[in-house]
Amino acid sequence: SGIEAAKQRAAFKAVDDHFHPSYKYIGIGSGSTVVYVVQAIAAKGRKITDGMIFVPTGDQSKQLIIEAGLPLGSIDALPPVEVSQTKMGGVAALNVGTGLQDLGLKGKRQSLDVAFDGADEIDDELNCIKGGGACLFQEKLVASSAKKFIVVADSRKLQKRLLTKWPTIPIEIAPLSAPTVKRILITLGSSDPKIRQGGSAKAGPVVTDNSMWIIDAPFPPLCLKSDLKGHDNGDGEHGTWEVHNLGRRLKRITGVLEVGLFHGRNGVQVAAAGEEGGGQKP
Ligand code: DER
Repeated sequence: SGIEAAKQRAAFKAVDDHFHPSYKYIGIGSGSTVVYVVQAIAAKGRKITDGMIFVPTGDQSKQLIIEAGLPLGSIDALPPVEVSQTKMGGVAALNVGTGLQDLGLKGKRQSLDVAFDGADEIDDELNCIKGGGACLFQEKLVASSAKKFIVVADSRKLQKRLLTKWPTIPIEIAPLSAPTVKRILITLGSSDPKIRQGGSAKAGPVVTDNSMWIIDAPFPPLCLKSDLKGHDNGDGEHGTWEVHNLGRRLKRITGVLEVGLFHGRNGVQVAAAGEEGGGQKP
């Protein structure tokens, strides 16, 4: 189909532009688009890939790596990141919850040379909604450990602001906390947060690769940083719905493991392709 062809074009372009034979550690995301990324990398041949380690972001990603004959690694088996002086002068603890620039960490301190992944929606500032495949925790763990994080998407995913087409923010939670988290999400303005059900695949809630649940929380379309020019930057009308502010508030709810909002500032680049051909956002 046109969409599959677009996903494949975006993936091959992303690998051409952002995969280098000198790389050692490569993160592989989850979903259907990243399948084409693995195809493009495997096509480089064993001479190049046999010396590399491919780090998965969940069981589907792990299967993808194994079936492509690529050497499988694991995020908890990577060399330790040098903990370095940051521009804040302090020694930064590696925080997987926020963008690397938030901590002043330099990309070169990260374990992975590059990580490739898909996304459910991408806004004009390269923030992403992720978690449609319920793999967002390990995806963010890998993404925030990579020098470069490349999101591969067809043009359906590109919207001016998040929550334009994709209706909810996926949030990974401890099952016990579900009622509490739901109540707080409603207080924060989510109209109807729901625990994601397995449907015909599984009676009851979807259980993630981390034995957690997913709550899909609808919110109004989120604001861009550029929307805040001249407006409040705190918790006022606009500030509340700014991607970073809302992300931080959601992350602080007790019981939340991770939130499906990824920040463009930690090196997200998009190799997005419409029907006609690959485009690339800076
Ligand atoms: O769960 C995720 O964030 C995945 O990357 C996923 O939603 C993207 O899926 P797709 O490539 O099948 O659209």
